[in-house]
Amino acid sequence: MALKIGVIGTGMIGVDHIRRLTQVLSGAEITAVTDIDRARAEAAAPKGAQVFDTPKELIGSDAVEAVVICSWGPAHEEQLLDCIAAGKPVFCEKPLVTSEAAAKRVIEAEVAFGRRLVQVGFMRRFDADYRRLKAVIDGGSLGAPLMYHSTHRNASVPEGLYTSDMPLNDTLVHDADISRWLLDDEVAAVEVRVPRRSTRGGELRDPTIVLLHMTSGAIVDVEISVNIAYGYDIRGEVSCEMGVAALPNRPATVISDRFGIRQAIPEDWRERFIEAYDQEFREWIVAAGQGTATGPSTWDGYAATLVGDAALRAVASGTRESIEMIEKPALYGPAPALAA
Ligand code: NAD
Ligand code: ISE
Repeated sequence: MALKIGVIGTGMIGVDHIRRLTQVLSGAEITAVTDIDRARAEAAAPKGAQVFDTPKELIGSDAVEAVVICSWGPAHEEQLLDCIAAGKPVFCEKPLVTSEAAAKRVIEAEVAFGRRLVQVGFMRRFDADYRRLKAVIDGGSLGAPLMYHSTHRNASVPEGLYTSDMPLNDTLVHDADISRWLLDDEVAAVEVRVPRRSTRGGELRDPTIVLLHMTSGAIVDVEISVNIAYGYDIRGEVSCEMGVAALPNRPATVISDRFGIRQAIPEDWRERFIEAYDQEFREWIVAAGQGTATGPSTWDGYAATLVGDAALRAVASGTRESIEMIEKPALYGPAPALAA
């Protein structure tokens, strides 16, 4: 039986996830959609799917067994809490929420429910290149990881909608999460440096350099450039005691023409992480079908939110800002065992 899914938010990524859930993956069907822009929801609704006026009605509907949240970050908290109250598994696009207090409320609700229901959309953890990189670090042959260099470049961001805080509280969450996961570590403190501003973004604070001081003493440097014109370029290199391990350049057709010999660069995240998004949903469908969630958790969303908050404090103060985490609830220990 296919898992009946309701999608909240049918913008760029909502439409892309509907495409993969209906045209690429098996085991799922979209039975409901909603968006504050009803016309957009109607345009995105696959044949037979109901269009609801509000997320609450969609979450409460018997036609929906599991929910995919692709609305804007500030709307996520209420939608997550409603899913948890209804006991329905939910995939929530990053960021989990947009404040520490909101993240704690979602943790409290899920812990009180007593079973994991939430998976956060940190798709890099499902990317084959990142998984191979982690396997090398975990294998131990290079010794302990000491530094991680993370490069996060976007060709452009929506003018007016993407603000100067967003490199730090929206884009950085991916680098924060992948650093914690790759290094099996937590972020203890954050510093931000602002170099010469790119003229391409007007008043936008871009680029930024972020330093994540990990609990082990390892340091992560993150370059965030969100208007770099040439493409979506994601890089990562871990320097260890006895060697270095890096993400490979992605294979692409080699074009020879009057400009020289070159390979295309992905335009945006949809192209670069297409297989990773497919894989995160393959794994989500299996867990949601069994009434639970595996993969990046509410705890991971909380940890990334703290990094974003600390980065905003750091850019204002110009100094190193510490992070204090609450005690990790047992619910966020090893993932639940799933039936075969
Ligand atoms: P978007 O603006 O294209 O789409 C968001 C949609 O949500 C819009 O149609 C909007 O009308 C709707 N919406 C907003 N608030 C709502 C509410 N309260 N109820 C119902 N509908 C609501 O944005 P997007 O690029 O699709 O991003 C959506 C989310 O996905 C964001 O949280 C973003 O950070 C995340 N995202 C993740 C990735 C990734 O790589 N994992 C990539 C892009 C976006
Ligand atoms: C976007 O929301 C994403 O999540 C992309 O993966 C990221 O690269 C981009 O900077 C964000 O705006």
